[in-house]
Amino acid sequence: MKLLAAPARLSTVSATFEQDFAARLHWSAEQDAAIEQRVADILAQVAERGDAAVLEYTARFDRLQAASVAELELTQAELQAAHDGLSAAQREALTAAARRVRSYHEAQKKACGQSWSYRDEDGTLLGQKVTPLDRVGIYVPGGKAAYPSSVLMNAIPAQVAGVPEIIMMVPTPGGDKNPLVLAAAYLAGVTRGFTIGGAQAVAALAHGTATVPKVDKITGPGNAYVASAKKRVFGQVGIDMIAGPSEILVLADGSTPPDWVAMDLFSQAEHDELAQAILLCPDAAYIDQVAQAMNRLLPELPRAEIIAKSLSGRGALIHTRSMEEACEISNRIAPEHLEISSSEPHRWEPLLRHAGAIFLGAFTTESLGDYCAGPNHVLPTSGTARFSSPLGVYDFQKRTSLIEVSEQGAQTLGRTASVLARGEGLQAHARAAELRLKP
Ligand code: HSO
Ligand code: ZN
Repeated sequence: MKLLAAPARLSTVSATFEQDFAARLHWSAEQDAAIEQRVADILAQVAERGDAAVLEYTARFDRLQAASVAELELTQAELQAAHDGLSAAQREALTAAARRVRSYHEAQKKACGQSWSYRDEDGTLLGQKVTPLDRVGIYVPGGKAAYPSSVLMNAIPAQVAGVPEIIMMVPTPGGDKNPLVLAAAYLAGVTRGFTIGGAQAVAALAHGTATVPKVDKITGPGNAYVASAKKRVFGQVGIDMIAGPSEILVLADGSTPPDWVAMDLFSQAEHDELAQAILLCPDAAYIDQVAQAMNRLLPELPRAEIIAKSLSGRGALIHTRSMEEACEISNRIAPEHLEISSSEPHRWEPLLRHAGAIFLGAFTTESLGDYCAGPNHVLPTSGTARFSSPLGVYDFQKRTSLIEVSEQGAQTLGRTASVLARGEGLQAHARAAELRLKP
């Protein structure tokens, strides 16, 4: 039987639009109680028994026997050998991507990652100093979604931020190492790497063991075990975000070749059966053309089954009254990736408030952003773009307030603080301020 791309067909003029739309959009990262319990046990065991527990779990879950955790460490020589062993085409592509991702994050650091200060009229100095984290852990999935590009996207901003130690954890079931992942780690400046995965990797990074150093923050995607472990250790260490399945929303005015749009929708649907691909367009005939293109192109793709499941489960082609209405609906969805496939992308961009990344114009397929345009591909999913941002240099920095009160400032501020402190009933606060007042 021929595989069909069968996203839902919706129209904003339909009386049932709101219901249909809500049903398509619905997404819950249900927590599996069994997984939660197992992860809690793993975290407790690693906290208590350190390396010994890590070795046991690695043997059990990844079928990887080692006499010590030190044996699970990837040496710099190994990372470099993986890099040197790539085909020239792969090495050049990975190097080109790393270079662009680095330049982008360097620009980001210049624009919003610098210390700043000013002096007020009393000569009091006020400001913020920005410093990198000391040590971070990046988790790299090793299973069906082993993405070397994600190694670049996590490690490079950390390195650009100035983080001196970047520890990578990558599961290697059966000891099978992915050379592209190791090569990306080499290019991105990973300082130490371990072939440890799952909740035990997160636990080792969060608690530290005799061999694995404790980190300050853990970033990077992972399966349900990793996500649950990251949530549990949050507070003890920082985490980046808990990413859901990938999403793409294409806003089309009908000016892009339909095949391009069809393939862009597929590009994210192929990540995962739970990924979401949505087209919003005011031109019904064009939507038909995209739907036809999808059915024609689908059978050519090795991941056709995943794509078909993603589209029939969560995909939608939505006919809107206008481009303006399409923009409003896009804002309601707050997609991870938003393509403005239009001949006038700059006309619509100001109307779009919530998205992880916006790709402007027909040539800007999301795929280029996923690999090598420069901006980070770790983006807020599941509507969290309403309140969060792409992974960036700022995630690997922290800010410290600086205050240097001048003698004159102590007079002005001292009077204000004294009154407020007495209002709060805090005498020592009041007197600390008053002692500095000139008689
Ligand atoms: N689209 C994914 C990133 C990725 N795509 C990696 C290909 N490889 C989430 O933004
Ligand atoms: Zn992708």
